[in-house]
Amino acid sequence: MGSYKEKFKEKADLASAEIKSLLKEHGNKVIGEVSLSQVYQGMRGITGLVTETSLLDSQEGIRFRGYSIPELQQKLPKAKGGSEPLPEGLFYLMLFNELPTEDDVNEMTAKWQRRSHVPTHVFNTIDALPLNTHPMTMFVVGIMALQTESNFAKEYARGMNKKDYWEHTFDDAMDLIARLPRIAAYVYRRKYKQNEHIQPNGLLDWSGNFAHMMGYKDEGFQELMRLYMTIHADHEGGNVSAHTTHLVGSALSDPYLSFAAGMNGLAGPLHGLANQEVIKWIFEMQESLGTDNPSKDQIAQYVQDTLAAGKVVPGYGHAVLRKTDPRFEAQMEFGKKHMPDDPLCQTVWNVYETVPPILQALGKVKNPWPNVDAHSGALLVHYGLKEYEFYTVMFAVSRALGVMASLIWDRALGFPLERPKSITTELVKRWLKGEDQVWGD
Ligand code: NMX
Ligand code: MLT
Repeated sequence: MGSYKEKFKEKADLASAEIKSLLKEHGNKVIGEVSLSQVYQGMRGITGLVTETSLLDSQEGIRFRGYSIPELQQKLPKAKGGSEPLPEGLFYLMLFNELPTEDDVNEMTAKWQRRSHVPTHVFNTIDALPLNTHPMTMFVVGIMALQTESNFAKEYARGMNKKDYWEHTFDDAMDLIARLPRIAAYVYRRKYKQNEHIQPNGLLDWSGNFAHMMGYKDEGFQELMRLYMTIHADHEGGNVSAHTTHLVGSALSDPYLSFAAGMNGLAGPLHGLANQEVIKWIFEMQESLGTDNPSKDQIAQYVQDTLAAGKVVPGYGHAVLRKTDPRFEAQMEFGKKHMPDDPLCQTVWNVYETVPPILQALGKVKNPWPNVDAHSGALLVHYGLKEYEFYTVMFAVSRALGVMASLIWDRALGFPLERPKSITTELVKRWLKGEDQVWGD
């Protein structure tokens, strides 16, 4: 067993024993009540999952194993000459619940480089799709083709013992993360760069190599990638992509199948696709107003028109957050440092000043503030990445870090099949008349 696995197993055994004794003593404690509205309205506010890698506070935003984004920017190792954290370090932190040293991060980079080979049939499968296929579809199809490589699936077919599930999940998760930048970059170059591909550079870190394979050499873009891959990695367990990965994984579907399922959720416009929707919305606004530099009054009118057309303002609102997303703030800070005069970033900042009071005035929007997706596209466009349909693929590569670390923990802690109780409105009516019950046994 490699030293990573030994280290993980030691931590997982301790955590498992702790949870066992915690449940033995407190397992019957009631942690909340559920109203009928919550059941009908997307289970908002119901605590029903354990995800160890990160925790979201409605006011403060995300903390990864207890660390906020500014703390991660300070404490995680950086690339030589860079100032943004290396996402390898964040994965290490989420997996081992321990801040990595520079050597730990270099070791993670080296392990991922060694595991990064993508078999030819994956590229052939992507090539079978028509060029007008959305990049997220190409990406997920690529992951599904890569499922042939699953250790977990092979060992399960051979009759694996339950106590070994975590180990093969670990191997699949490491392989998958190592291979995703290559698949994503392949999709990008195939769709947008005349199918001219760039070979990986084994001397670069995981995000730096991703930027390189996409064809972006600018050191500023590589720094942006490190920040982007760090801040999009995890957002506790209830969001659609993390929850779906966990749910599908709970059926013992292997990490490839589970991740692909989660990414189909990320591809929805209310979730990860919102980053493309934001830039599309801004480009359409610029076109309809005939200016690259709309005034705040013009933006306000365009927001009102968007709402009047029965559409959401993309990049604004959140199911849990009730303040400006710290991931938006981290990107705004990056923009103010590296491209303070960029007209698109300035528009994003003007939108930030304009939208919240308008959404607040509607009286129904619980969070009028921007989320992570309101800013990301403008930074990418600055470096020339204007193909906004690709943005969610980048989000997906990053999200793998959190959901795969969590899936390893799910298997190590022996979490069971997820299967909540559902009800019908007929049953609700009988329950309201006192004729039946709505809770499971
Ligand atoms: N623009 C217009 N209306 C909104 C917005 C918005 N940005 N956000 C919420 N609302 C509406 C929402 O559609 C609902 O209307 P109705 O009752 O007519 O159905 C009402 O306000 C109450 O919704 P909330 O309880 O505030 O929000 P909910 O928790 O249901 O949904 C989002 C959260 C994120 C789905 C929602 O805010 C939204 O659609 N935002 C725009 C899309 C977006 O940016 N998604 C990205 C989220 C982050 N991510 O990366 O996943
Ligand atoms: C995320 O990063 O997953 C989004 O902000 C959505 C969420 O947390 O529900």
